[in-house]
Amino acid sequence: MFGRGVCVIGLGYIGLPTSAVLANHGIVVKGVDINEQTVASINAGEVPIVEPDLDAAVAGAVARGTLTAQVGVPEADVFMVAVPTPFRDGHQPDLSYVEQATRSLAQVLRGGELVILESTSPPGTTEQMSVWLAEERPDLRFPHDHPDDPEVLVAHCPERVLPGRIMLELVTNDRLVGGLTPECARRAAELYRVFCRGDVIITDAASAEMAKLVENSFRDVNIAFANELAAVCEQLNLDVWEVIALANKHPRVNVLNPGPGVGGHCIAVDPWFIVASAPEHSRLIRTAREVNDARPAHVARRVSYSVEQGAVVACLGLAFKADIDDLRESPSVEVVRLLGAARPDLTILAVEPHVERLPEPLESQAGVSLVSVETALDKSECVVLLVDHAEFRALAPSSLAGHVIVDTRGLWRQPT
Ligand code: SAJ
Repeated sequence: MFGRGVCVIGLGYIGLPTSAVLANHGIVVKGVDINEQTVASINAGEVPIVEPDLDAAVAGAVARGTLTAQVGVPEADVFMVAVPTPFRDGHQPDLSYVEQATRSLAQVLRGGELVILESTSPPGTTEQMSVWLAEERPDLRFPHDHPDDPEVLVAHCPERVLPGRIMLELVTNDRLVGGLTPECARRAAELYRVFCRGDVIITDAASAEMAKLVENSFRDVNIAFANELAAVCEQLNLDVWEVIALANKHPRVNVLNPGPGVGGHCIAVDPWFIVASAPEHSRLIRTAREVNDARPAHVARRVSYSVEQGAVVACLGLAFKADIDDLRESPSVEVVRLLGAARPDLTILAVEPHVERLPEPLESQAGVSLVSVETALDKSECVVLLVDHAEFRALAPSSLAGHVIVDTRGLWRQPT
């Protein structure tokens, strides 16, 4: 069935792990990326990103000869598109990477192939892919306008894995497979059943697109609720974690954790795709985004009020969440940036055990440096906990004594 192999376009946080898992199940995987360095390191059996167990999986697949990488799109039986879908100004979805990947794979189609969109996308994108394919290849029949006898099948299977647990969740999570026709979904499901031990659930493409957006929006709205409670409790001089722990004793209540904001490329982005699709009906989703986006400024203001002129402030954690090295769209980086900009009199000692240098917005910022946790605690008057990394969880209470503490994650509070 996959004699010409599976071509995975986009070898990032989703495409590369998926390629490695498929290749380790004996499928010939031809990975494609526009970045020549990424291609070179994968062909050398190395991994350009940090994700537990990914390095061994890639090295094994490359050594076995089932995984190769290249810049141009080769012929294959299946094409999986796993490229970024960010938003542009005004929070409108930017589908240019999907379009570019689609138009390039169209060139090598012969008929009989299956094209799968994995990137999280606004409802209608899979159908749009089929239209782009048809524009490039008027000689072939595609499912959007030939639903009864398409020569190329098109489906959507949104990725749902959690960074930090990708290799595990790729295999164990349930998968949604939405086809432009039932046959498109059925064929795509066959591929996922090769490696997926969870249920493979068949639906239509637009429902699969929307379900993925709903998952991340559900999370965003619930985190916004927790963040709003944090601000309310701060004003009322209450401990928000105590209040949430008490409320969560109710059998049907499960409030999430407040924090310095929502980061990463998923939860902070995907709700905007729903807002863009139906702006007049998505007020709650939009407001949640605004609440979460306002958190870093709120935390920076709170720290600023808590410290004297010329103080030394330790900021613990820059990653977008615990125990990963990913600083993309990190609210913690934003807190440090805003604090440094508002208070040039402060010395800010940033600690991030998972990176060796400051990310760009902070590297060029006067008064901010990257130091070890020991140095930061030793030299500072105020400690701001931004990420609940294991290293910070393990700190002895005595090392924090005498500091003003702003704990945005409730990590060091004493349980009652
Ligand atoms: N966060 C809080 N409070 C919480 C939970 C999270 O402030 O109670 C913050 C985190 O610190 C982080 C952000 O939210 O900054 C997002 O972290 P996360 O661990 O909740 O999620 P992601 O972005 O790493 O991965 C999400 C997952 N989606 C869901 O759990 C519904 C994952 O399954 C998706 O595959 C991924 O988005 C994606 O690629 O879309």
